[in-house]
Amino acid sequence: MPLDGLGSRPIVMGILNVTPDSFSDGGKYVGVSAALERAREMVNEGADIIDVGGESTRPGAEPVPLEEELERVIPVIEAIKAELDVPISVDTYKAPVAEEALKAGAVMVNDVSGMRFSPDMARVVARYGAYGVVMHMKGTPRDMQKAPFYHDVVGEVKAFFQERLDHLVNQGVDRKKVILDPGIGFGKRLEDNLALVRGIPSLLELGCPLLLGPSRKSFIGRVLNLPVEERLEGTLAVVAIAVFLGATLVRVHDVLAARRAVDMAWALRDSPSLPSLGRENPMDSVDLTDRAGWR
Ligand code: HH2
Repeated sequence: MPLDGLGSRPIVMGILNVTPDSFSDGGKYVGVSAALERAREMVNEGADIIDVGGESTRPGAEPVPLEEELERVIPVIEAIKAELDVPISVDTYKAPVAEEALKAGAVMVNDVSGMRFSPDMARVVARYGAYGVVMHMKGTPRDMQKAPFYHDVVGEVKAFFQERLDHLVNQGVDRKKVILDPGIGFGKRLEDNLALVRGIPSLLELGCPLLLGPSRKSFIGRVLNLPVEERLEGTLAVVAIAVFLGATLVRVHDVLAARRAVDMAWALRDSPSLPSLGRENPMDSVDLTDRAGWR
């Protein structure tokens, strides 16, 4: 059963960007002690897993050299692992970074390229028995927002997931450890992002847990006409609806507020006194309580 005493409640993934240039928190948590302090804070606020990232993938971002990304993320993962009893995810599309992070104690690889950019990524995830997040992105961070277009965004993302699942299983990845993410803001127009949130029940038909990362993103800014530092309420609305529609994980900057929104949305979805919403919940395959397995 995921999560002691709380049934299979959804998972809040706290974002820890150890980058100088991330779109909403760049430069705030650079250096091991600032990053560790932020990780402690997020755990106290209710994060179930910490996602450590060393390269911004905001639109137009330039790739970070391998050595630099390793220097940014590995000491932070080691420090979190040494002090905190929390599972760690690494946000990278580079197989060597994923491998070093798994060696240092991470248990999940969050790859915004859907394990396309590094040919070795699926094999690394398979070898370590790690969880793998397969995110959909159109193009690369450098060009993804240059006139993205879809005829049927939910159908196209779903077809991408199916192709990736086939590839991953072929490379030895355990299908039960694959988490799918439609990639909010990654080569998507406003209407595509909205359609993907509404399309969660359709994406769940693939039988994998779903992760959503709407936190502070520009589609919220577009709807509400608000700058990045004023997108909390919009983020919480999306997070709550995503969980109500069946998302298993949400990736957020504002952990305390998201924890509350997620738990409330989950009560509405999962109350035993209410008729079932009639959708299978693949959450049971993500077991964060088995700390022996994680550590
Ligand atoms: N979004 C960002 C980064 N990683 N991973 C997943 N699985 N899903 C997402 O939606 C996602 C992600 C971008 O957000 P952030 O980390 O805040 O910014 P930056 O890329 O500028 O560091």
